[in-house]
Amino acid sequence: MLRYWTAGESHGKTLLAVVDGFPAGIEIDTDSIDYDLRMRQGGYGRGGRQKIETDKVELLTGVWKNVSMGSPVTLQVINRDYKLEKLKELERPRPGHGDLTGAVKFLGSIRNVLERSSARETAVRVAAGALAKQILAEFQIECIGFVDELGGHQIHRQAGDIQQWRTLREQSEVYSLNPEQDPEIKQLIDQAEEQGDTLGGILEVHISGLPFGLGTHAQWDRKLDGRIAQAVMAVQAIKGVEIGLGFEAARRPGSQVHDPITYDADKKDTPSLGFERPTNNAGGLEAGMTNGQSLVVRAAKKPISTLRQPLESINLDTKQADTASYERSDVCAVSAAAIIIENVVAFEVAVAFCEKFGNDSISEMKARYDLFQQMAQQR
Ligand code: EPS
Repeated sequence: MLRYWTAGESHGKTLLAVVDGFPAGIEIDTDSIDYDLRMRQGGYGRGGRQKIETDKVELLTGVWKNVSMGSPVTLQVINRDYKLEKLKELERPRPGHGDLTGAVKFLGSIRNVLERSSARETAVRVAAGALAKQILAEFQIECIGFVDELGGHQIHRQAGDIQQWRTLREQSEVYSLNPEQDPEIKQLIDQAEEQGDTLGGILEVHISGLPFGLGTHAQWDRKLDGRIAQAVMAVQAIKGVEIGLGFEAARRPGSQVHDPITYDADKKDTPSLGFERPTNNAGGLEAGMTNGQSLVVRAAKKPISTLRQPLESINLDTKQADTASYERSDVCAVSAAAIIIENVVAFEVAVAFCEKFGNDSISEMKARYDLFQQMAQQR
């Protein structure tokens, strides 16, 4: 099974991800991992930390002569801002962060909890996802995450395919698909900064080129929609997830929700096998399985809980009323979240892909993929 864990603290020596079950025989492209790491650091509204860090991946294990060996791959991103030993304890928990809950649960330090609950950890989740995308790339599966809404303002995306959307995202300082709307969105972020406040937003991920049948209907914990929801909800500050129409599906009659099925023999060699759907309200998943259409996942990110104009809190030692602690932070990390969500979703898709086609070696996976496509065309 393809899986990963991470380790490391926000201001500790390093961050690590161990990716287990990565197939042998894939030539690793570290530049594309570094690209995603750089993107995660960017976006308008980021704080001082990103001026200190230049996140780059180092592959510590599992790779020989730049090719995966089939053994666990350890990815490292070193923290330049390593200062944990010098940092002080916090006494005034920040509402919305893990400070109060963690200090009570572990009967101890707020610092212990915040160092691990910080979204800094997402650097190595992005690295793990970017590695997993290299499996998907072998099968022409493409992924993009972008900002669809920020601080309550809808961004009107420009039409295009994933390649064109990548170019638009590159041009947008907020990682949206409409760079022309950047000035108004940047102004919102500037206003929040002036007021000592923070902003959240909505991210959307599209993955194209997926074959039929990733995931399964047969058991609750193996349904791909459920797994994706878990991975997305487990990203710091994410409060909601939707697949396809999501919550909007609950407001419409069935005739305006479900995607009609047509057949086009000219497209039988494509991932859709010729089964065309004029709409994709299901977001590429039916009964927990991919249906040959693009996967569409949306996530809601709350505003960062570290506020320069702090909310009411208490001093945990004295229990006296006070304001929450403030540590250097970001005004808006919604753009970074677009990259993070893209990568955590891509990882789950790669897990399901490895379940269907095996994960010993890329050559066996390709043979099994081709065989399945041939057999499925006969169905
Ligand atoms: C982050 C690094 C952190 C924060 C942010 C994300 O750096 P520092 O705490 O040293 O300023 O900027 O962390 C949080 C949003 C959080 O809630 O802890 C990063 O690299 O993404």
